[in-house]
Amino acid sequence: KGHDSFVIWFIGLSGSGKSTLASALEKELYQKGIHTYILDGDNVRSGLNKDLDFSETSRKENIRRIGEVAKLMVDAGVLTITAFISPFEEERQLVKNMLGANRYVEVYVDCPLEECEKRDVKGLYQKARNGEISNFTGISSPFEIPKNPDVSVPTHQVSIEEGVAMIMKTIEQKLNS
Ligand code: GGZ
Repeated sequence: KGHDSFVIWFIGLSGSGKSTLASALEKELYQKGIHTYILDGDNVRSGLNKDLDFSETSRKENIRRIGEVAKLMVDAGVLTITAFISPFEEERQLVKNMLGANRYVEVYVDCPLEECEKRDVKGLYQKARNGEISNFTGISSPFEIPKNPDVSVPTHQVSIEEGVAMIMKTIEQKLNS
């Protein structure tokens, strides 16, 4: 008995913990014998989407294409995890409609901008503040808070393990159906 495949779509600011959570979730699912694939900036923006920058138009096209790729992967039976900022509600809805609501699980990695900026793992917020990077999400480019995510993980308040557990609980039924 296997589950029908679906997408776990992470949303959140740079530095909110999307990739960390996605990797930890992947590991947990692997231990349960479930094969997954993570789409992220490293494997998509460097290849398929290397023609796209961080303008609003490009971000929208970025998310649209990732949605199409995720759809192909889900059709092929792969439980797909995506980790992109996905700042716009309209494109998130577009992807949800593209996949069908039952094949789209929305995870909001909810970390306050102040905390992401404090972490500043890659020094990008500082560069954005200095004007060395333009159109930076949260600083000089908008981020629309998800209206109705399937689960929100407050990464400034819960551990990675707790966050993974919250997501596992959310997808439990889908994995067993
Ligand atoms: C936001 C940027 C920018 C700008 C480069 N704004 O923390 P990171 O480094 O590793 O993740 C961020 C990533 C965001 O790309 P996405 O494809 O996820 O964005 S979107 O969904 O909006 O299309 C950050 C880096 O790229 N980065 N410039 N101006 N993040």
